[in-house]
Amino acid sequence: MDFPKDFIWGTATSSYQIEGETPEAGRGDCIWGHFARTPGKVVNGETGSVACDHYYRYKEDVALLKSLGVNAYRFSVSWPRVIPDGTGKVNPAGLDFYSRLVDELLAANITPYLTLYHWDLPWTLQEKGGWPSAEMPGWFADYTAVITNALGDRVKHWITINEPWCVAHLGHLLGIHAPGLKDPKLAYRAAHHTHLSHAAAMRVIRETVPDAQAGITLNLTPSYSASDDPQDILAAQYDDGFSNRWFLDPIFKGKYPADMVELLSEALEGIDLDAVSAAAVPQDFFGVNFYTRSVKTWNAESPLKGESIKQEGAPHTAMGWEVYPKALEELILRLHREYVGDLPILITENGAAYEDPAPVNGVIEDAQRVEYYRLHLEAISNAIAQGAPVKGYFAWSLMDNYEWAEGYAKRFGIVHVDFETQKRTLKRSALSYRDIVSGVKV
Ligand code: IFM
Repeated sequence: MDFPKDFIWGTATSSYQIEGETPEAGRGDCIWGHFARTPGKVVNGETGSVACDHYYRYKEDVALLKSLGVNAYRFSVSWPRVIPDGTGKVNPAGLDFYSRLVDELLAANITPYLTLYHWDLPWTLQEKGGWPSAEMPGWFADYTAVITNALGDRVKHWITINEPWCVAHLGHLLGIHAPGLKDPKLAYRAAHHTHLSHAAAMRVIRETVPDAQAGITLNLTPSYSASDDPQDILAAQYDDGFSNRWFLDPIFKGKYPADMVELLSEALEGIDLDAVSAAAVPQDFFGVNFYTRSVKTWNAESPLKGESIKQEGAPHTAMGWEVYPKALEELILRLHREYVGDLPILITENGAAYEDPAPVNGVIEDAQRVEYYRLHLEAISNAIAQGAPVKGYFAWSLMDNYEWAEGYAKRFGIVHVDFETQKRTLKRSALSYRDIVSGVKV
């Protein structure tokens, strides 16, 4: 594996997954709190009420980052912590928390990468319509201005929205994430407003932090056809349209993919599709979250969805996701060719959940996760060798945390968290990542 000397090495987390809800610190409720408290929505009814208690332990966590030798840290701001009702009055304690976190990171020589939205929408805004509401871009722009004005003197790397596909589709179509709706029309309106909100936030960032580097993060899941049968190839094409192109095309080409527009005509009724041209604003980098691929075969009853074919015999993570690093290499090369050109790509998330063994001599030997990282970093290194502009990598995640509808059982951390005591323990993957970051050949 070969990485440039100035490569960005980081880890990533998000606010609701690690901070704790801390209403005592003035934070407002969010859609995830609401969703998680609704019986039957999250495994074991678990919520992010305490999570990793990071709001109170951030200094310890920054010290952990420092011990890993990373030069960057990607975190998100909780909108309801800063503006409890989504619009209007600011909670000074909320802003102060992020200001202290940023100062702590800078003092440790770690560059903050700040994500403005990683799924914890203020509950008050959900009551006013949430992402399907046409007011979202305006609300998001105002929120962005509060954050950029407070932190833009020290934070120079900004990500507008994390994984709009999940916001729109997991939250509004499949109903397995907050706000738990299952309505195609709402889902495509939500997606549309993530595009427009990204553009609105980029405008604010440009105005308030002229020397900022900014972009969006998409989760991309390459689709492969199960066979050479033209119907299977079409199934993979549609899946790619649903999972990837619906988000890539607006951001880079300013339009929705024509084949999907035709297929989705009913769900798209009432959306001004041409307005999405506003989303194709210049970015300074493009964030990619990668975990797995999908393999599709044709399903006549559901041409749009097709049918996923599990790759029996292939390795899978505890999430049931196939480990297929070649897809990451191919994805990066495709992005370079078809979308980003020479725009820097940052892998803003990549990692795996496994059932970790108990510690031996104080270390958790998570050999499968070590291997997952090795294989995916090798894939990135291969893509770089072929000319792809990958400039950085963020391991998901710094520590075990609240894995949304899966609660606390699915552990993605390179650092283990005991959720009873909040004790952090390094896993072997953290030590191996530290070696990679410091240039040790693995
Ligand atoms: O934990 C999530 C994260 O919040 C967004 N990307 C995928 C991760 C693993 O599911």
